[in-house]
Amino acid sequence: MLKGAVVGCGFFADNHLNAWREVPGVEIVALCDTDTVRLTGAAAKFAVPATYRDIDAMLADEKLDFVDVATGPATHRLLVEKVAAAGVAVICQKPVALTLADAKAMVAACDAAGVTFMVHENFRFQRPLRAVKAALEEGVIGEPFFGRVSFRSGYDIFSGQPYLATEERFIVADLGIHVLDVARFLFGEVSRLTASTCRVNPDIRGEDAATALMQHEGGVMSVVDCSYTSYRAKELFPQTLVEIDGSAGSIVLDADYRLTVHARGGETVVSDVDAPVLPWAARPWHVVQESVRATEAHFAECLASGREPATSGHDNLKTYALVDAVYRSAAGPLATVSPAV
Ligand code: NAD
Ligand code: 89V
Repeated sequence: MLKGAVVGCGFFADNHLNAWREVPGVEIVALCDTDTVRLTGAAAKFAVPATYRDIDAMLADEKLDFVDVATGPATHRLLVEKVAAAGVAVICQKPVALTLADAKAMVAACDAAGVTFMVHENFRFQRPLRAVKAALEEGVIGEPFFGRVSFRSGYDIFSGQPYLATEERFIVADLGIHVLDVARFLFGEVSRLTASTCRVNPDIRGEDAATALMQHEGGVMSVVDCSYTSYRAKELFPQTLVEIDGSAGSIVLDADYRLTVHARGGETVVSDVDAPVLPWAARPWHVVQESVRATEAHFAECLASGREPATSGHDNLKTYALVDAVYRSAAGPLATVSPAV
């Protein structure tokens, strides 16, 4: 049995704790939060025996196989480095850090300590997006040459996560990081990109819409776009839509998780690739919630087998480099930049 602890018992940690209960071979034995009310509330709800307000005390007292860091990004580097120094494996929520330099330092610290480091980048673990990947790998559409990964919503994200309204870097760092990772997952590494961002909502500090045009090393050109300020007749939060054109057909992941795979001159297969609503989950978050369980299960399986996680710290640096490149491109005159790690 892997013994784990969760640090940060805020808004999203509820999903982590619900999901950990469903991951075979894992037991959450301790919680840590600087906020006593959140800490005791989560411990009572999930029957976790040990609680700490300080990670140092927890690492000194508990014998842990892993720590799950679910605090906000400003604290990730310090917490991950402490866990690594204690010789314990770590999974950390996205965005892994506030800067690429911090993210690199965290990866280096985990390497030096010889501990497994995974980033909780859950979008590529979403069932609909895995169905797109599987369809792509089947090869029915031939060689892909165009892709679009799109997340556009008017959902009030600030109601659950009010701190997002005051972030200097908002949508690309918080949400764009997911869609950029999905583009890497589907189309491979990016050799260059150009991007624009804008702020539409006057009540927030950062940008709330972004569009990037990317060239992937394997030949696909993609458009990645995200917005938290798009008011459609049908609100699709938190759906990521995908379009892929290939030399012999197309794949479209449409509204309400409808996947259409069309082979040129041949058949069209339409399927429902929605995720199940887990007993503790609720629409419209259910696909995200199910992906949290899949992400955690992957981490546990990697710890048990010694395999490198798909979204290891090293892998996630490449996604973080895209975030960085989007901001760099958007800050200057329309420019092509290289997402160098
Ligand atoms: P939150 O502010 O609601 O919760 C963070 C918690 O961490 C708070 O309870 C706070 O008291 C605690 N905390 C802060 N510093 C601490 C420290 N040093 N030691 C112990 N506890 C500390 O934030 P949230 O909305 O739950 O977001 C947490 C993370 O999850 C963020 O990185 C966010 O981007 C990410 N997130 C991911 C998804 C996803 O789909 N992957 C969705 C939502 C949020
Ligand atoms: O906060 C996030 O990571 C967002 C969402 C709320 C959609 O999960 O991606």
